[in-house]
Amino acid sequence: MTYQNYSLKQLQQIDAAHHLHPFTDHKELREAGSRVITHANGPFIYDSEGTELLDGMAGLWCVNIGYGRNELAEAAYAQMKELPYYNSFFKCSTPTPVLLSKKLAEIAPKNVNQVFYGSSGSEANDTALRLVRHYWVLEGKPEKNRVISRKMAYHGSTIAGTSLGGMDAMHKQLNGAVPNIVHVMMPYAYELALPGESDHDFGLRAAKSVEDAILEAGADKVAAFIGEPVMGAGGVKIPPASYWPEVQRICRKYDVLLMLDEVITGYGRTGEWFAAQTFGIEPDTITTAKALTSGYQPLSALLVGDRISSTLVAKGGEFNHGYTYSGHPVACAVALKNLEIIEREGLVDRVRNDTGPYFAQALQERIAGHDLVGEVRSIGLMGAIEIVKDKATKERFLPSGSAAVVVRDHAIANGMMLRATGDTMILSPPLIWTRDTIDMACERISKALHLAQADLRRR
Ligand code: PXG
Repeated sequence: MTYQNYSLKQLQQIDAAHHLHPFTDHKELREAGSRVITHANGPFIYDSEGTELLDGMAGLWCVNIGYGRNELAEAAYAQMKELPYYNSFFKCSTPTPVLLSKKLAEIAPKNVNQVFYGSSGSEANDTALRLVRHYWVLEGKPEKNRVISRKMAYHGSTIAGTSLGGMDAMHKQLNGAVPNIVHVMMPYAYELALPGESDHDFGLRAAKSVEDAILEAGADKVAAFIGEPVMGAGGVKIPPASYWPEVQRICRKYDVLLMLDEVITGYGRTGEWFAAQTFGIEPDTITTAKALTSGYQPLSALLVGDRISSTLVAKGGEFNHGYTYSGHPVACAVALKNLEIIEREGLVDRVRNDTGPYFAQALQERIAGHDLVGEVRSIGLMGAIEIVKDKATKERFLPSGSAAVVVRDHAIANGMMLRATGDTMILSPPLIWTRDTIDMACERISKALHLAQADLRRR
């Protein structure tokens, strides 16, 4: 492709004429024109004008091993030459999904040993929803079909993903969600803890909302609870340590399956392969995608626990579900190489023992003290900065969500790509970040905060 023959203006015009972008106000985009990212290397991305940006979001929470890895390109090329595609329907398989499944079973929690593939996190959550409902039918309890989720959860953008998720703006446009899904409170202490309530007690109270929802529906009607171990798109909301063990206890008590959505947390982000291990829980399903291939190929893997898979096998009968690209040979070859690199470079241990703690300390020491910052928090290499008007009262700037965008735009102008969601700045960098990269990021973010403060005070 020779995009170099086009000027930025031309690319923007063609983009506006023909390309509908995800989660975008198309009127606004046409006025502004898109930023065209053309290449990337290591922790940096570059736009068509040659501007270098430190990528604080690992693409969109996915490029965990950073950019420019020839080994992944070579793995894809070799697989494309040998066998670009064959399906895994009709009692067929190809080698790479077989070997990838074995690898995933090795690194997953010990009760999780089977894998169902798709091409995106949304597809994997569709699979998960269909699978847990199918499980209860096989168990002779078809009325056990309700799912409990949380407000502000993000589980993807398909109809099932949107229904499972708890984003009001998305539900409004859905105009009719998949039935029998209810949403309970999120474990977000910064805004929801009561005055004087400890983190521990708040975590238990947030978990209790799951029990209340089970009791309200009747345990014999509830199939599963689904949650992101750390809510990602909803604003890197890290639950207190008391939350997940209590949710697991409640699920077990009422015989409700536990579904974790690790599309963001999977493959090292929290300092373990999976956040299930960070929080010490044993889920029945784990939805994964994104960093499974570090974003070099679209691939998702729904990891399925023994309880569900043993019923599928014991009861038999076809599970009428699957995608053309389930177990795509090229995507699976890239995933295998990606996991090999994460292992070879010790990236998960590095996040747990070195960069994760350093990142937490850097945010506390260099960002938290700023006047605009209400709180910083992080787990592994996943962090959030709350933007407030008043640190003491936690009062926000109005209109809601506008201040973080000001900070973000200054950050980008100062060479730092990060994301704003509501009034929260988010960081989810590649796991290849070193202490030096963290220092560089903190400098650029501090500068952005100072510049944003001047703008916001003038308003
Ligand atoms: N679950 C979770 C927890 C996610 O974060 C999905 C499912 C859906 O995955 P796919 O591959 O279908 O997009 C996601 C995706 C953002 C943002 O703005 C986050 C996601 C996707 C797009 C934007 O933070 N997460």
